Amino acid sequence: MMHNLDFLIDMCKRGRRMNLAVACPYGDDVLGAVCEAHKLGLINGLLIGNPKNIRAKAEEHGFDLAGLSLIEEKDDYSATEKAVQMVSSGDADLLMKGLIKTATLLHAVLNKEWGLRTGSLLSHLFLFEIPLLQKRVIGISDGGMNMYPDLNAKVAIVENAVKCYHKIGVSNPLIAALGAVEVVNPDMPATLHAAALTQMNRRGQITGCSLDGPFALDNAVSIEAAQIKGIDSPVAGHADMLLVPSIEAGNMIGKVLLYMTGGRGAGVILGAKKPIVLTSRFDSMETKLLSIALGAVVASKD
Ligand code: COD
Repeated sequence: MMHNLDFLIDMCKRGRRMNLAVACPYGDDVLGAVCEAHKLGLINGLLIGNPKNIRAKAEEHGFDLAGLSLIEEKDDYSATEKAVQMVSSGDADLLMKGLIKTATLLHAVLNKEWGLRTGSLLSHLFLFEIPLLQKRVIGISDGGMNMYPDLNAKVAIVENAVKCYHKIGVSNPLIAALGAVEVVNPDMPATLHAAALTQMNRRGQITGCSLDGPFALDNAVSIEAAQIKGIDSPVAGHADMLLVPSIEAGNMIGKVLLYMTGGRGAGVILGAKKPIVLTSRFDSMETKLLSIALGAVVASKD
């Protein structure tokens, strides 16, 4: 079991240094995290945008740009396009969002001519350290990209996550398909999806993990809650990943963990040609650094 997310930094240090293309790295925390990741030897940073802005931010915060490459583009759109194209062409190994809107970056990523589509669904996975649960790491998907996934999309979300878990050394992740209750209720579509996904896992249609559900959040992560409800499942109380029914559910659980429990996180978009580091503007520099490490580990094992 992973106790915290520092293993990502260690894993990353053991691999080849990945080339990270960052579109518009003008936010303090993004630039700080990229400089730190570069200093730690995790990545080579390719900073794409307005060099004057980048240098001014670095000077303001005392960040060292030595060894980082600055690539000039006239505006945010061309910087985003350039960053995506560098990843698409293989000049960079992974992409990171700087100070631009999430939708701007995702639209560029999904561009049919020069984007990072593979034919699979792209989905977001966020790993969190949970100090209150004996320092466990729990993943959530998808709280960042797919808004209201149908059953097919949920299968793809699970498949993306399973590949990622394998790459970070979890050979059989325990995945809890969440609803509001732990029984199938025909009026709650999330419970019907959870039951179908469970059966698909049992029949070998979804492999590489143990998936069960529906679970309510408490009996997915708390052994005591699972025992009180009498749920007999290897996933109950031990979930490595929570498959959430909507972007709101995933995003809110994630933000509670980060901002109300003092947890740290690492988030990345999977299923594209290369991983995409997508954190939110208010995430801490540490969460951004851990996200870079997660993306670099995934990229290095492609
Ligand atoms: N994977 C692969 N292809 C996709 C995906 C996906 N997840 N989503 C859309 N596409 C493809 C479609 O097949 C289509 O070809 C094209 O992209 C446009 O699809 P639309 O019209 O359904 O989608 P858009 O362009 O309106 O929006 C796609 C976004 C990913 C931008 C949208 O789903 C979105 O805004 N998601 C939420 C992102 C967000 O705000 N996150 C906040 C937390 S950080």
